[in-house]
Amino acid sequence: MQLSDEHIMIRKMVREFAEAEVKPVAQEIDETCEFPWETVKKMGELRLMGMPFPEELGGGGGDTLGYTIGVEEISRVCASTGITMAAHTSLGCYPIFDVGTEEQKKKYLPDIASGRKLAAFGLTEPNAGSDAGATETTAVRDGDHYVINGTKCFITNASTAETFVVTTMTDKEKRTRGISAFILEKGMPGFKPGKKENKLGVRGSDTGELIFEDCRVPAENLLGKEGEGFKVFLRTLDGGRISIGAMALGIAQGALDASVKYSKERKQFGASISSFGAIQNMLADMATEVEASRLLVYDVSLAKDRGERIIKEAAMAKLFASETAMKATRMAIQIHGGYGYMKEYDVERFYRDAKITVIGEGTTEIQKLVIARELLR
Ligand code: COS
Repeated sequence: MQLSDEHIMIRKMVREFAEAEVKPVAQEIDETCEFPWETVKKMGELRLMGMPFPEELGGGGGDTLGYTIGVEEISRVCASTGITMAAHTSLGCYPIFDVGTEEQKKKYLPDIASGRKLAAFGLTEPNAGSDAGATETTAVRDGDHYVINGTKCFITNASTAETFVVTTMTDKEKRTRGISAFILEKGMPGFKPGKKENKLGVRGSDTGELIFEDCRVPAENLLGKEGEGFKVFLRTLDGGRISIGAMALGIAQGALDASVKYSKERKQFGASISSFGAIQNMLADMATEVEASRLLVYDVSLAKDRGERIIKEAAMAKLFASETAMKATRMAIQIHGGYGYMKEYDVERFYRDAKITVIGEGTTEIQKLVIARELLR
């Protein structure tokens, strides 16, 4: 795909930043599970934490494709940082930009779209994962407030974010049409982060619970209309799936780059292993699938900015890119042999990081369900 000069510049700028500032700490934050505050602060200063939002609201003033390239380039060296950026932008900031009132946008977006504060999205619950409509967290109207009770889990940026979009059930009888979204702020009485998770991959990212115990939220913090929270979050997830596709694409590209380099350096049987057909086969498969993923992810990014219906296309891009990341990282370890199994080599981390992309923001199975429903509707 021919990129515009602007998008080529974005890639160059983010790649240089990623190589200089993100890559050097990637292994360390994976090992220590320490949140990369310094990196995230610098990303805010470079306007990388709100790339697709207007400048007057604190954002980078770019489009979805530019943002997609940004997530791809960061994830190419560190998926923990990539998922932090993606969850903050697509899930935390986007719904406020999408359906927030003018007051809500002015109150919250300048701080989060500029990266001065982090944002998060509270959807998943212990009993509401793929069946996201089965939310058990309740919000009950009490005068000019709502009282929220419940627990969210597996939330990216749970303990580092200061602004949250959270889904609740305001009318259980109506099931998905009884779901409403709210904007929450860190420190509201009755609202606190819970247990921080210890994970297989993206270990430098912050994943944890959100706990609500009689949390009183002003009614003006209702995001969108009461009962329309389900549609708000499904639309949010359409965009989120593009960014997980971009993250997966970045991981796969990182695995391919590492494999090309290593295969040229590594000598066995008196020759570089890149001269062997078995290795070339794997490299060719990886490169082809990475490129196909890129086309799907970029194409749906452009379609989103044209305002098209992207439910099927976002699911396809996420499905294909995430499965590609799984395959490409598996092959990368195979090409690296015993060394690839060791923590000194990035591909060991890439392999573990890839796994979340076939689960988060809808499993592979849910993406297929969404695609089939769109085909058959
Ligand atoms: N955008 C806007 N509206 C949508 C939509 C979308 N992408 N997809 C569906 N809707 C609408 C439907 O048109 C329907 O509207 P009506 O009530 O007016 O008829 C409504 O939303 C309910 O849709 P549906 O009946 O399809 O809901 P289901 O409960 O059957 O399931 C799935 C929907 C499975 C697609 C949804 O629960 C899902 O995406 N699950 C995965 C959740 C997920 O990704 N979790 C990970 C979170 S990580 S942040």
